[in-house]
Amino acid sequence: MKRQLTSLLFLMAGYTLTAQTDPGATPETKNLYRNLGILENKGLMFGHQDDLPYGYGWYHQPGRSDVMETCGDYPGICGWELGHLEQGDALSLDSVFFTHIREGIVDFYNKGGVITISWHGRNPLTGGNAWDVSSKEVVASILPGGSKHALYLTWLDRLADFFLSLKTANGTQVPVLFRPFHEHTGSWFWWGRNLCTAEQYKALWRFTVTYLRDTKHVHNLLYAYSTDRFATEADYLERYPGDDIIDMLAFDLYDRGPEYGTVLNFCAKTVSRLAEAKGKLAAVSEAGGPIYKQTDWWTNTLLANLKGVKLSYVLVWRNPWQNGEAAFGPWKGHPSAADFVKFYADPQTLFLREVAAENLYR
Ligand code: BMA
Repeated sequence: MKRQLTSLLFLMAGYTLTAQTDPGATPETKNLYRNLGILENKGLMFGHQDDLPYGYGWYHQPGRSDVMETCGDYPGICGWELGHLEQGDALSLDSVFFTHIREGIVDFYNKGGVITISWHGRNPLTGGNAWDVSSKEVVASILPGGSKHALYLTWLDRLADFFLSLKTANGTQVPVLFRPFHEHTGSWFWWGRNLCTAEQYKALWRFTVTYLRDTKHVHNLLYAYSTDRFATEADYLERYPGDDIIDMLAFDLYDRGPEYGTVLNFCAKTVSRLAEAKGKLAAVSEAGGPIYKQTDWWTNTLLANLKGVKLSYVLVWRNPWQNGEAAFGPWKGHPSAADFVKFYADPQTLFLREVAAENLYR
């Protein structure tokens, strides 16, 4: 009753989230989408890539988390990476066992947190990695009729098997925000702006989503469109695959200079507004700053420029276990830890305890 009342209030306030794109989505996936739309009005989830499989100085110690050890709670949303799953490897490109990724995802779902997955898949035409931009023919080669289409199908089959294997003990499939082909407004991945036409990029998305959903019957995914830095709305939407394909509008932006705050604020407001107009979710899908040196980055740069902007989450990138200075998240004893605790305590930010209390999957 209370939840119905809250939803009604948002409807009256002009809250217009449309249904998620997959009409056959599992009940938990539909619920997650609807509840994330409501949660955007209450606060900003904090997210961290690879928060649970490893952190600075440790690997696979279930229950550990650099964020939790810094502020006393886990992130509200955790990011995971599937690079190299496509070729059937046991280890991801960041040297995490996929068995550990699967277990970690199911465990975090059981705790009430949100899961997002990125995919730095290898270059299917050259055999190089995701950053191999030596050919402009890669996207064309994996579309129907292309010389690597059959190979690409085997990749999607492996991804589909993995998504379908994300199940709780009672067989419930775990909903995932899937964010492939990201940062395509830049040209450092084989799917980037200078590496394919807008039509090819959109066709890649459409093919991938329809294959996973209609051929492989994967119904536990929400799809996030995630650019890098952009200058205008038209720039942001140039390669947007369509309202029937995308559930979340997002962007990645790393702090590489003094203009960061202004650009972050502009991009966040633009994506939030576009998502609102389309009735979709919005997020800062990757961020990261020079936190080892600028120790007040959490409150004075990140939060200061996202204050009051309606977004589902902001996710900072990973903490490599070998190098504490290169971490995009905090760790216990990190120079920015005190400021991170302030960021955590701010009423706008949401961590796992608050997120789990929302029962997002019901
Ligand atoms: C990049 C870097 C790489 C990593 C990749 C995928 O931004 O962190 O070291 O392999 O993401 O997680």
